[in-house]
This record gives sequence, structure tokens and C-alpha cells, in this order.
Amino acid sequence: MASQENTQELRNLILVLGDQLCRNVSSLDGADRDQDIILMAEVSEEAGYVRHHKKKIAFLFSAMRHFARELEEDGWKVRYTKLDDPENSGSLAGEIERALDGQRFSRVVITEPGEYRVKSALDAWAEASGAVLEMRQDSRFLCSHERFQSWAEGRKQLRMEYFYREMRRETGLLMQGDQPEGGKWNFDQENRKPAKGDLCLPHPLETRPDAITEEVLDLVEARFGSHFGSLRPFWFAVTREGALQALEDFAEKALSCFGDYQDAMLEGERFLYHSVLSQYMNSGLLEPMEVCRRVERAYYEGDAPLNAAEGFIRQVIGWREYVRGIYWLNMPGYTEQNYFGASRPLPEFYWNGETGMACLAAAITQTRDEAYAHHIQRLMVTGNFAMLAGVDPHEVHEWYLAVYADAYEWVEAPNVIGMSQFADGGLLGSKPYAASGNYINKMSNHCAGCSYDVKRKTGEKACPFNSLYWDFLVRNAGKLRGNPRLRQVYRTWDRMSAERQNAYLEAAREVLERHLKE
Ligand code: FAD
Ligand code: DLZ
Ligand code: SF4
Repeated sequence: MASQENTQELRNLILVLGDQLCRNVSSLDGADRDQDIILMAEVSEEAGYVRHHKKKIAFLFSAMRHFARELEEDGWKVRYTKLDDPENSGSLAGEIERALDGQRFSRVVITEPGEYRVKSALDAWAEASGAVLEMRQDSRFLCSHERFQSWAEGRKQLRMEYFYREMRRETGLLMQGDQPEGGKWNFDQENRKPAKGDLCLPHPLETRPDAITEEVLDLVEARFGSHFGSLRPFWFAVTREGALQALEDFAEKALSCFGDYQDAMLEGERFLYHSVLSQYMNSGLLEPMEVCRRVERAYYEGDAPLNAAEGFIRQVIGWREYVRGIYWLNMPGYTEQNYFGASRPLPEFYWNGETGMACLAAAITQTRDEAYAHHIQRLMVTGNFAMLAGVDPHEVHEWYLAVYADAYEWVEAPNVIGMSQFADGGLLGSKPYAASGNYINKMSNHCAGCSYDVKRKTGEKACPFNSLYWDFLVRNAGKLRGNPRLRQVYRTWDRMSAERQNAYLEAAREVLERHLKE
């Protein structure tokens, strides 16, 4: 993509970030094809602020290049910097400076970046340079920062469920007048079925890499070869058209069972009935509302039951919007929170999957291969283990931010710091998502093939989650004992004999010694 500057006076320099690959992005509102220049840049600063999974970088660079090409074909002037352009300054601010150099723009326009880090850097650049920077709201989200702030104001607890109902009313999704379809807002009770090995499971739609993607794959191999993750086979869609096909495929093949098996895990099955659409929504290739409308249509056309359609829509207009609100309400500082004062390093096996714990090995190896794991793997396997083991939440946060193709801080941090590690002291949840091996055994078939025994509580063969669970509760009793939702759990602990209690704590000590070295 050649740069296309000319000497005539130009109006706006429009910076489109790698996760804003959407024709409806607000920075393009009112833009003029003849005068304005769209700037897109692959920069080492963004590729390197955490050591992203190779597939994540490849996905984004390829999607950026395809998007730039589509804009050009549509008559826009695009100035595109590739990572290996010799003149590449390595940073977004540097690329803006280079684009402005010698040109006469009246202002730089951008849609607000999703991450606080990038927003602050661009604000600081504008202040230092004296340039006019117009930062517009990101209209891809339903709920603005102001709206979330006013919803949150004065509430003791920020319950997602109430926020979600407002979003349902506002969008009219699955609504009959002012009443929810089916007479209930939430069908979660029906969405907790464990899966059995005999299910007929679809695979998310695979896209074959084209020449642009192949070039990017070579670049990523050369420049980021030491980063975590397998680069090939690479099958993500990298265009809007491809992402729309993936949505269609999900709606036709997987959605109908999405609800039933939403919380299930199966050895060897990486996707179950999940959509694998988050990387497309988070980068702009798909708009969340169009995804929800498609899912709603499947319900009204009789292709999906209500528990599936409602369950899916709740994740997108409920959880996704809600965690973004929480992020912006609590930044800066949110990612530094550490309610339990946890300080252990992240075990090495999070990077290589080499552990005898079958559930963790499955979640981590598929994360390595696919840059994907579904919600329950992230929450109840890798997240749960890290919290029980007392791993420093900032290290956990950096791991999640690096390893998933859909990871951007606005969505990752509330899910990790808040939901999975309880490091914010309970903004998102009324109690920590702590569980022993029993939960994993109920929701998966991993335990059957594990070198540990989920039924054993102590001893070398005992499932490590079992003793860690109690150790976590005892270690943090000062902070958790008063929690009404944990009263029963602490009662169970108090009723145990001192001998049994000590056996648990001793087993946890051994587990930590063994597994943090694994
Ligand atoms: P599906 O199961 O098909 O769900 C449909 C859609 O709902 C998803 O595509 C996503 O857009 C949305 N969604 C579901 N749950 C959540 C949630 N808790 N928060 C926000 N959106 C949600 N999601 C990310 O997009 N990026 C992340 O970096 C990320 N990190 C996470 C870390 C942890 C510890 C946990 C517990 C969850 C995290 N999630 C994250 C949320 C969720 O796990 C992923 O959105 C989901 O697994 C993506 O796969 P999918 O598209 O197949 O989702
Ligand atoms: C994640 C990412 C990566 C790996 N590389 C780039 C890039 O080179 N150029 C770019 O504009 N954006 C990239 N991104 C996405 C940004 O990190 C993202 O825009 C911010 O995290 C704000 O959400
Ligand atoms: Fe995971 Fe424990 Fe089951 Fe093994 S026995 S798969 S470690 S829950």
C-alpha cells in the first residue's frame, strides 16, 4: 500500500486503530474521501506492550491490511505503515507525527481507543505537540462512559443483571413490548448441562489464508517467533465478509446448543458450541448489535431455543458492555488491584502446558494452539487455579492479555482482575469463583484421564484443586469469612477435625511447592 500524500491542503488526518476495523467507526463520520487521509500503522509499540500470541498479531495485521485495501478500493486515501517499513517510527504518536510532517491538516481525528494506556498516550502527545486531536466516542458500544457512570452512581452493588435488563429494554432485543420474551429475563438455570463425549460438535468456520495473510504470517514468524503460541495452521477470518460467514455458520450449526452446554468442557473439544466470534467483534469486523440481531432472528425463525438466544445475547449486550463500563469507571489503577495481596509468580506451565493436571493441560495447550479458550476454561480452570494458588493478579492479567486473540485490556482486565481473581475485592461478583476439583469433574470429562484423582483430598495423587481450595479460604479468611455467600463453606471448614484441617493445609503446601516448579 503506497502512501498517497499530496501537497494540497487536507482537512483531517484520521487515525484508525487495529481494533477499529469498521466502516461505521465514528472517526469516519462525515469524512471526505477527496480531502481526508486515513492513517493506519503496524507499530512495534502495540505489538510489544505485552508479548502477544503470534496468532493474535497475525490476525490483527492481516485484518488491518485487508481493511486498508477495502478502503482504498472504495476511493479513500489511506496512508498505511507496515511493520517492516524502514521509516516506521514504532509508535502510534510517531506515525501521526510522520504523517503530519510537511502536510497541512486542520486536525487529527480518532475514535477513542479501547485501552486507557493508548488514550493517555495520544492525549499526552496532543498536549505536548499542540496539535488539535478530536477524540470521538466509540459508537460500536451501546453504553457510553457517561451512561454507565450515571447507572453506577449511588448503587452499592453494580449487578450485571440489572444493567443487562436496561440494555434489553433499550435495544428491544428479545422483548415483547416492555416484557422479556418468554416471561423471564434470564434462562441461566437451563444453561449448566455437562457435556458427554457423544455430542456431535461443529467446528468454527475455517478460512484459508490468502496472499496478504501469508505475507503477514511470514512477517510474524520472523519478528515475533519467540512469542507464545502456534502460528500455523491459521484459520481466522480476516475480513468483514469472512467474519460474517463465520457468524452465519455459528447461527446455523452451533447456536441451538450454545445455551445448554455453555459451561461444559470436554477433553479434545476446543470450541464446543461457542461462537468464537469475540476476536471479530473486538477488532471491529463484526458489530455486536448485528451479531445479536442475527441470533435473535434464529430464535424467531425457530432455529434456536430461547435459552440459547437469550444466553448469547446476555453475554454480548450484558457482560461485554458491563465489563467495559467497569473498566473505564475504575481506570487508572484497576489493573494494579490485589485484594488478597497475592504474590506468587505465575507457574511456568502456563507457558508450556506441561502439567499432569489434565484440565489445565487441555486449556493451556489449546490456548497455545488456537489463541482461544472458552469462558469456563478461562474462569474455572486457569483463572481458578491461579487464584487458589495465590498468584500475583498482575502476572495473571498480563498472561491473559497476551495469550488470547480477543484480548484487549478493556474486556480482559475486568474479567481477570475482577471476575476471575477477585483482586478488586468484589466489584463484579459477590464472591470469588473458587472451586475444588469437584466442579471441574461435574462440568467436564477431564478428570477421567487425569494423573490425579479428583476424589482424593490429600496425598500425592490427590487433585491439587482440592487442597488449594481450602488453603485459599483459610489464607483469606480475614477478608472472606464475613461474606454471607461463604458462610456455609466456612461452617464446613470449622466442623472438620484439626487433624483433617492440617492435612489439607499440608497437602496445599506440597502442591504449591511441586506445581509452581512444574
Ligand atoms: P461465546 O461463548 O460464544 O460468547 C459470545 C460472546 O459473548 C463472546 O464472543 C463475547 O463477545 C461475549 N462474552 C461472553 N462472555 C463475556 C465476558 N465475560 N465478558 C465480555 N464479553 C463476553 N473476552 C474477550 O473478548 N476478551 C478477553 O480478553 C477476555 N478475557 C477473559 C478472561 C477471563 C479470565 C474470563 C473469565 C473471561 C474472559 N473473556 C474475554 C470473556 C469470554 O471468556 C470470552 O469473550 C469468550 O470466551 C470468547 O469466546 P466466544 O466468542 O466463543 O464466546
Ligand atoms: C493489538 C494490536 C497490535 C498487536 N498491533 C497494533 C498495531 O500495530 N497498530 C494498531 O493500530 N493497533 C494494534 N493493536 C491494537 C491496539 O493495541 C488497540 O487499538 C489498543 O489496544 C486500544 O484498544
Ligand atoms: Fe483437573 Fe483435578 Fe480433574 Fe485432574 S483431577 S482434571 S487436576 S480437576
